[in-house]
Amino acid sequence: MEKFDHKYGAEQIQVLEGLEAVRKRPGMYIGSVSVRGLHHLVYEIVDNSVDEALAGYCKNIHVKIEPGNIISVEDDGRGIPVAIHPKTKISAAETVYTVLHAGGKFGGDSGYKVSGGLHGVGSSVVNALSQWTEVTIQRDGGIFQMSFERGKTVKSLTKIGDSKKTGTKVRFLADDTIFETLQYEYEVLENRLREMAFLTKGLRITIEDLREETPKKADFCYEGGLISFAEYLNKNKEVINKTPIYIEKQGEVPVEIAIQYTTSYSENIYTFVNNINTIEGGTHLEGFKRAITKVFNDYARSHNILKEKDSNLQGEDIREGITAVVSVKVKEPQFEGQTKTKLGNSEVTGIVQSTVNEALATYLEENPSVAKAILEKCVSASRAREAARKARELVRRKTALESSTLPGKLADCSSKNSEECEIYIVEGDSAGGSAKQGRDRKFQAILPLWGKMLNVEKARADKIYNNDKLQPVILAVGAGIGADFDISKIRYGKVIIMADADVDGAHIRTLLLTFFFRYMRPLIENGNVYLAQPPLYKLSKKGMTDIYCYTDEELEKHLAEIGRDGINIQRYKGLGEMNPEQLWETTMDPDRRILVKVKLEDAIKADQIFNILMGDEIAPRREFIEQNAKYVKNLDI
Ligand code: 28F
Repeated sequence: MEKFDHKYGAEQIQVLEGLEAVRKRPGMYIGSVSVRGLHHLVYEIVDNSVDEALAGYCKNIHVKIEPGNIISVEDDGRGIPVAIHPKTKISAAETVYTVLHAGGKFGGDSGYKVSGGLHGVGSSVVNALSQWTEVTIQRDGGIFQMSFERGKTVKSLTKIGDSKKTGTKVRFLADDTIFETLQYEYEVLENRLREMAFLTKGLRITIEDLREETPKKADFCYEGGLISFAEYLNKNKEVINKTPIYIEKQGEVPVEIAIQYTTSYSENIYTFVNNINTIEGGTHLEGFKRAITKVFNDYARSHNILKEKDSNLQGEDIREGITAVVSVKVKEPQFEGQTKTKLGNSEVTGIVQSTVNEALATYLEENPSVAKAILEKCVSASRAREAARKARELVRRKTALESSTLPGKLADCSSKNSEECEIYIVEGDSAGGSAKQGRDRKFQAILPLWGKMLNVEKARADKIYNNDKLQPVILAVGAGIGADFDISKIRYGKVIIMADADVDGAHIRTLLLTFFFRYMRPLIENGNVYLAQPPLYKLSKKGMTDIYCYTDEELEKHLAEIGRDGINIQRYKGLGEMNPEQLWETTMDPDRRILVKVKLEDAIKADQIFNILMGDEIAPRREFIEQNAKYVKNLDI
């Protein structure tokens, strides 16, 4: 039998092929090589420490972003086993870091691996996609270290000292030949680590950003677990049940749920599978929704809150104002949907449904005042829904009767092909006037909005339909709102919000984004909503064509190039200062304008800022404005 005389044995060749596959198609393993994929590397490593916490051994996880965007993650778990494997002659630890899917993540032992979907590809993927990776393990009385470069072992596991402690520390520098950027976003990592701490009761997770002079730091530990999570989500809202309802059941599919109602009208249900945020929902969410609708209706019937003649409360009535966190752990999760964040396991529906049916019914029997307060809100929600339905019928009839119910203020475009058409929702009549004159009327429609908009946070659907400020927007977009919204009916492929860069503009922008997020969410998900970016400055000089600057940096760059003498710098305070020609060439001409496409994250942030600015709690509002006071001239979302 031919003897392998070169230094790679059969396993090493398989290892190299595995890691090469990862480097060739990283998107297959971490979703993308954008900053989101970069953040996945951190989640991968932290997930391993969280697994160790779920197994009951790790109490602390410290994450650091070091200068140069080097990531360090350290836990005080048992430490990855260092024993040399008799067959492969290399340590378990080195195997975990060099062999694809070697970390027992797939069909692993009894513990629930937090990973699944894009997560859980294992530490070897992080190794393959990093310029270097260094692993330091403390266990069995020693300190052991190994290091790699782009997945290849540079230093095999060797003992470098003694120690009585146990734990694992991983440092890595992502590969800048693979990732678009190595610049981690502190807030994004902080948010995800906070979420992990809420989901893993009692686990302490800290994050430090050491890249700047003044470091940033956060320290999360929640003995209350999901109860703390629900309270955190509602911290700017007035709540109905002070203590969140808590449901927990161990078993084949552990279920953990916290429910806290607020006086607002929005529905916020966050669902997780193995700590992964399943934003597309799935069977666990289905089971939860069915159960709460059944239990609240049964209770309302049996306590005569609903009379014989009353029809059942609908799901949306029960969910108005609800904040809930639903977390399940599934051994073999099947993830579906566009972004692999929808749970497909059909058995989970029944498990969650029966768990909630039983636990919630008991809770309501034992807490009649809470039950009564929540049901009062559900009943009034159903009445408002009825009123909204009637109002909607009215709007539909109006629309049907006077097909030209397009709002009077709308200057429509001549083309009827929604693909190419766009509508500018412009703040203020003067800018509206300039926009009407400056636009290309073939494909650009203008809808001027004026004055204070409706506070959609406080208003219910019936108020939304009848509001004279928002109704023009609803009619112009032409696709209805809320559950009726039908994206195929939109009359414009782009809905562009054009408002000043000042406080009023930010207010209008936040309100419209919140409105679209609440009542026309598919418009955002589908990428139809944009923000127009008017210029901030105009540089003019005798004999020179005007130069427009859209950011302070751009202003400095131009001034550096052309010098300052003889230059007149005009700072635009508002759109109204531009004549139609200037508005066209700077902000509306598709060849020259800058449009920002609104992503869901922006809208969620707007929704959160909106709750602070327009919600009932004074303290958070004051705090928010104080924090943003220095930008208040540019209070933007
Ligand atoms: C900063 C990153 O990766 N922590 C980890 C452990 C602990 C064990 C383990 C990990 C056994 C062989 C599959 C220890 N003792 N932090 C981490 N801590 N992996 S990763 O075992 C790996 C499995 O390969 C561990 C006893 N059992 C498990």
